[in-house]
Amino acid sequence: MHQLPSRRRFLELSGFSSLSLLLGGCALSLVEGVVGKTFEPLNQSVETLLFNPQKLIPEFPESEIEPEALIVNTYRFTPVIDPLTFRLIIDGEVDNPLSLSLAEIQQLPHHTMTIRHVCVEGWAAIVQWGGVRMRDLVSLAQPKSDVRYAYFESADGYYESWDLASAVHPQTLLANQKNGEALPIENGAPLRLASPIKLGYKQSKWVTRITLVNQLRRSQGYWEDQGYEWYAGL
Ligand SMILES: Nc1nc2c(c(=O)[nH]1)N[C@H]1C(S)=C(S)[C@@H](COP(=O)(O)O)O[C@H]1N2
Ligand SMILES: [Mo]
Repeated sequence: MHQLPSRRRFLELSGFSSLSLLLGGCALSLVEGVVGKTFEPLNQSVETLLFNPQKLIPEFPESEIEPEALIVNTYRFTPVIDPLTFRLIIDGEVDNPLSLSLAEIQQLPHHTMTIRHVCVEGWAAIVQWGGVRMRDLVSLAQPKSDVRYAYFESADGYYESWDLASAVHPQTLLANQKNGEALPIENGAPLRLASPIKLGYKQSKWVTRITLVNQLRRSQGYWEDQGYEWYAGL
């Protein structure tokens, strides 16, 4: 329970007055080991998704990390972000909209996973990512029960939308580390999505804003709007 003071501090810093049950790391980790039921990505309520974690994807041993294999794939430009003034906005259909500094985000439990990154352009790489779980961030924002999708905006103008089930999968991280080191700028620092259940183009780098919504907009993603598949599951 040594994390409790820092969590409280996180709440003070963020100005939260109420705290969802999910915030208590104990409740969360109790259910995390349980393999979820049938995967029904689009029909499950927020509550069901957050309390019944989905099936975990097997990970790779650290010895299989391929440090040279992850190709930097940036279509526009590499944005300059000042980590001291950076804020992650979480808004939309939520009871508790958030504007979080990196220091506040680092108060959340840190997770690492070694997974395969797959780009549709024909390459893949085993990478270890470290960061906070999207499900913890979503829980903090207290989504309304009709939320079904998450939109991600990036500092380079890239944008993406995910089904909520995939966004709150326990292995979907907002990563600030790659292969045990601080995330390099070209790979999306300070925060990028990383998940073993989606293709590379879903995994937004330089995420600045997460908006939880109940309907997909006409605009679904940088590549999707040019004809790529939206779900893009692995
Ligand atoms: N903001 C942003 N995110 C992005 C991209 C991008 O150009 N801009 N490229 C995507 C693609 S196609 C892939 S394969 C991965 C590549 O991540 P990497 O550059 O860290 O290898 O980032 C994804 N996320
Ligand atoms: Mo990609």
